[in-house]
Amino acid sequence: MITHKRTLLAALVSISLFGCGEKATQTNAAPAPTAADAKAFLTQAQNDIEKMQVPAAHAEWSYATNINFDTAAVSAYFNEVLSTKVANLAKEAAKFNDVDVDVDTRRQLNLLKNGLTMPPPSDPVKAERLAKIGSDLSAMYGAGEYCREDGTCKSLVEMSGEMATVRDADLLLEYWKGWREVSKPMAPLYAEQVSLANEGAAELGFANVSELWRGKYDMTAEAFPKELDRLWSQVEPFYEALHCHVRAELGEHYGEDVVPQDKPIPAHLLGNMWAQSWGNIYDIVKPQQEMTVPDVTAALNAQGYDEIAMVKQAESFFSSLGFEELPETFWERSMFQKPEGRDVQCHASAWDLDDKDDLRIKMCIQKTGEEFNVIHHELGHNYYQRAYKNQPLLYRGSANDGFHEAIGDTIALSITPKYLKEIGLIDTIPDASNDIGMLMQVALDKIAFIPFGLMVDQWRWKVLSGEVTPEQYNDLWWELREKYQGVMPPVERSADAFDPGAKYHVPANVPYTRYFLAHILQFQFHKALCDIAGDEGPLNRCSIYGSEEAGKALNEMLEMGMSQPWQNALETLTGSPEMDASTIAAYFAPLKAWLDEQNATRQCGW
Ligand code: X8Z
Ligand code: ZN
Repeated sequence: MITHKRTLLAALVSISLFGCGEKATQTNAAPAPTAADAKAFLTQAQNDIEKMQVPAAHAEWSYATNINFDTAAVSAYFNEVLSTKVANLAKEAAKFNDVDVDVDTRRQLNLLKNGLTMPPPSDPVKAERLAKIGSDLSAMYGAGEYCREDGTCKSLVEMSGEMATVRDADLLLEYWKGWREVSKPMAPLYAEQVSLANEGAAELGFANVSELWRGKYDMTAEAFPKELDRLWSQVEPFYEALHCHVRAELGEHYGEDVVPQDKPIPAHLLGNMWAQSWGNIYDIVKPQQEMTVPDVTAALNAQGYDEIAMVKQAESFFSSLGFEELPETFWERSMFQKPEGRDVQCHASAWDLDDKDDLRIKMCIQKTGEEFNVIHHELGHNYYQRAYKNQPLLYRGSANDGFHEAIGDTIALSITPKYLKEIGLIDTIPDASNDIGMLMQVALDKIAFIPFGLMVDQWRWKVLSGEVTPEQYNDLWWELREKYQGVMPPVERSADAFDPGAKYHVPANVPYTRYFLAHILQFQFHKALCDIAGDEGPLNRCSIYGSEEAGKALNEMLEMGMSQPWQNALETLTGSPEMDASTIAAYFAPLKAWLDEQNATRQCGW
């Protein structure tokens, strides 16, 4: 995730000024709290938290980069202690509900109240259990592997690498099913965790964890899902056109018995373990007319890039915008490759251990164009973290969580042919006759992702609100996969399957709507920065590489952290306070026209 520390930070906190009591027994004689008391409370709380979160972050890093019995115990302990303290502080903050305080004080009190992701109940036995489940689920995912009948075992990284290029439907199905064995035993733990965290949420005054998660967006928890529906309706027609074309081409490739043309697409054929982004099957769905699209994987390999060189290249993009170089300790302490002989959490993340300059990434980098993008994504987190480090602790975060996820992706949208030529990865810039191919490549990654980015939390919100029972978890998952993405399980799922658990963010409890938002926001950011950089060409050919003006404008937004509602941050950069997918439509307009032509005689939909 990212901002791994955000989760902890959420957990920050401390002994309070006023003693950690819930339901404070305020006697009639006690003076009513004042605005000054509220400020003092926040100062004290943030100081205490600041001190405590550093060792907690080190414990978490140790666990994620070396999963074993001892690191698990220490990280679970810190999680429990910190989240319990935050929960206590959040309860205490309620004392100031009716006090007339200034805007910043109110915002910080609210951030404290909404900060936790999985709030612990006040019963210490239950709090300990919640932390233990979190740690166990994380280990099950991180150490998970699939062992074939011949006794050889495959990690998720290995299977993902193969699924990107393998076109043998049987092998794809084997890996798809194999990885979903890992999540089956998570099911009872997950259900138990939901009810524990809901107890914690109720103590904080929320109906349930779903309401807590939906309430972090500077609007009501009821209004937020409507905002998402609005954005999705802007993208949906384009997604359906892409889906229609991809299903038809997959049908040609694998046969219509494997890919029926009136049903959702079987989820194992899209070049990705979760069918969440489809860029790896470009070769199957590309336009018939010969088109040159830069092959970044091939170029990186031809030029002998290793993992570090890939990260250095990404860093140099940020440097070209005027951002300070990463510190020496970044290179010493980051994990760039999977170490031999121990389990690690390979899922990419970016860390700020001390809010000073101990920035790191943790990845098991593969030498592909896809991973080159992920590196930019992670560095985007690090530069954001660095930009807001001087804000008060409670403001050290992104405007909303979608902003954190969008920054590195925004930069990666500038990895255009023009840029690739400039850094010597390709020799010639393909002319405009190749645009449909290049737009297709980007759409397979970005547009295909959007409904997935939306459905994960549509599932979780229902699960976390208790609207569905554990027996219904898996069926609901596939209902939503079908509804939003138009994909289906390639084989019937057994009653003990828990397929959501096969996606990192579910066992790790990382909210997922952030990625949906990021996929909308990054196009808005890209357009605004291209305008500032004075690039007048089409958006898909714009690269802001080397534009210090663009870097400055970006940094102004990043520095704000969470000090203001996200609408203000958005307006600072783009001139508008609204999230809006019309930039996506503009970016891909030629591809949409092309898809509509291709689909003219096809029966679309599922
Ligand atoms: O989890 C991530 C990042 C870390 S925050 C690598 N992403 C989502 C995913 O992999 O599912 C980036 C895009 C979506
Ligand atoms: Zn991220």
